[in-house]
Amino acid sequence: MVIYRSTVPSVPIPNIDLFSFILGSNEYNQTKDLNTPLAIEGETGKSLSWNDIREQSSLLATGWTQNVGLKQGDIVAVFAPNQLDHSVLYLSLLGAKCTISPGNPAYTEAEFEHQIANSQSTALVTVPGLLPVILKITDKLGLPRSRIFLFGDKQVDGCRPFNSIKGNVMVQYPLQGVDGYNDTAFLSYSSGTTGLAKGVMLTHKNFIAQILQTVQAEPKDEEPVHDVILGFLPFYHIYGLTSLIFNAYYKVTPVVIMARYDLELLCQLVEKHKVTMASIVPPVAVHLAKSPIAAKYDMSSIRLLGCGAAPLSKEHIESLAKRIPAKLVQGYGMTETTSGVISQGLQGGVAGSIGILSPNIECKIVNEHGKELGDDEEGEFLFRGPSIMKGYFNNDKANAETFTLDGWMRTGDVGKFDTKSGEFFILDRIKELIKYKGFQVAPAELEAILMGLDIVADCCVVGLYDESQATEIPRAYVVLQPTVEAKIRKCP
Ligand code: 4UV
Repeated sequence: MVIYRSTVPSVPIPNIDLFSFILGSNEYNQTKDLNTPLAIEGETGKSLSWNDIREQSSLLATGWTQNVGLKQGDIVAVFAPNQLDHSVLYLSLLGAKCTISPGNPAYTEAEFEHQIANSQSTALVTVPGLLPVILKITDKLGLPRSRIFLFGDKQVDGCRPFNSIKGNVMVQYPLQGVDGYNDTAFLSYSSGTTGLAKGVMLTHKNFIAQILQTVQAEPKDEEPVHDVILGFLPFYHIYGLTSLIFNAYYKVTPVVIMARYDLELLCQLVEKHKVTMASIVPPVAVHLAKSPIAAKYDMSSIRLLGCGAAPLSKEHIESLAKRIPAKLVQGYGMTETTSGVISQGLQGGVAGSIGILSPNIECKIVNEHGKELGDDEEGEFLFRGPSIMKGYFNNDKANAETFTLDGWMRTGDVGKFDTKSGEFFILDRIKELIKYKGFQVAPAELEAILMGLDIVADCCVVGLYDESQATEIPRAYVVLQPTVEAKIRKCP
């Protein structure tokens, strides 16, 4: 049996809460200017410094407790496109000892309802544009408007801007009474290996481990670089949440925020802010490589592109390199692993590989009968370590299916450890999940919609890979009701 471990030494993970970990003193924030812009809104240029974020989130944290009555362990749902004060909101809720349940603002009504009800959220934060659909659901579920809060400064339909509930003293940290090793910081949603979206319980420790593992894996002998990150990945998704908020703030690296992906704006912002780094997904890599828009702009400031969430072929890597001569490193992660657990890291790797294991993370590869495999053999990845989720929320069945008795988490992803390169490759997926442009699409959800149609007797939805866009696209195979089938046959 082979248990793969990182070639990078392990790093100890302190038992502390995430709010205090990010805002406490560390090797980065002791040496950097904490009054310069850290979060920068791309479209307007408005910004918040590290000190602004610390002060505002600390005042809001007491506001949530004193002025709203939120209690330790309360779950707060958040649905919004990326906002300038997203990090203030998230940190303030952590400072109030609450759990954040972030979701996709592009959800359908049924998806919003599923997450709000399933997470048992007792408060919610959104943007005015989503209020009509959100209020329909929260009114039905009995969540009062006094518990619905808004980004921005306007009160709408009885819902207050969250900035209006600030307390007048800052919360003191380290927070007392939070068990970083066990308490859930985020309840993110993922469909896992099967079925509908499930609440993924990610502890404070999971995030702190993810940050420290990433820092530990970085080369130590390089000159310090004044990086600027471009942030269009959504803050509700684990990839954006970790790379654009927690990792960036821990290292005090400025992030230029985009509310949504737009290639022209992205290129303008790279030029204007001399962006040096961006986390991207494969369809964006293709867009950057092929679109005439990208050719109009000076992208030479970019030194590093991290690409993950779906596979990127050698051909696409090569064509992107012709346009942007930056280092492109691939990574692999899941919501359930609190983001990346295998990565090529800053040192790079073999084209098409996903790199090496993060420190602290153990991996084994098994066949369909659970038999442990060795080097160069293809099988399912299983992981163990401090950034692996605590489990699915209120879902014993999914937890029993996902974790082995000795604590390994199944991924539903198939790959191998390649002895020639010393790196991991991802080759296939055996779980019921479609990745559309890096976003999760649960086949079960599309099948449920189709099964709701009178004419459909049975159906099955799968993902087909479209190489030209570097994404999977859902395709449905449908069996029609016999009566409908007969009518079609009769047609000339
Ligand atoms: O749960 P999720 O939506 O999570 C992600 C996370 C991607 C990240 C995060 C941090 C990184 O540093 C990074 O490089 C990538 O997408 O979906 C998880 C599933 O997405 C597929 C795989 O099926 C996971 O179970 N996936 C993620 N990364 C890759 C991938 C990849 N590099 N190649 C192929 N499939």
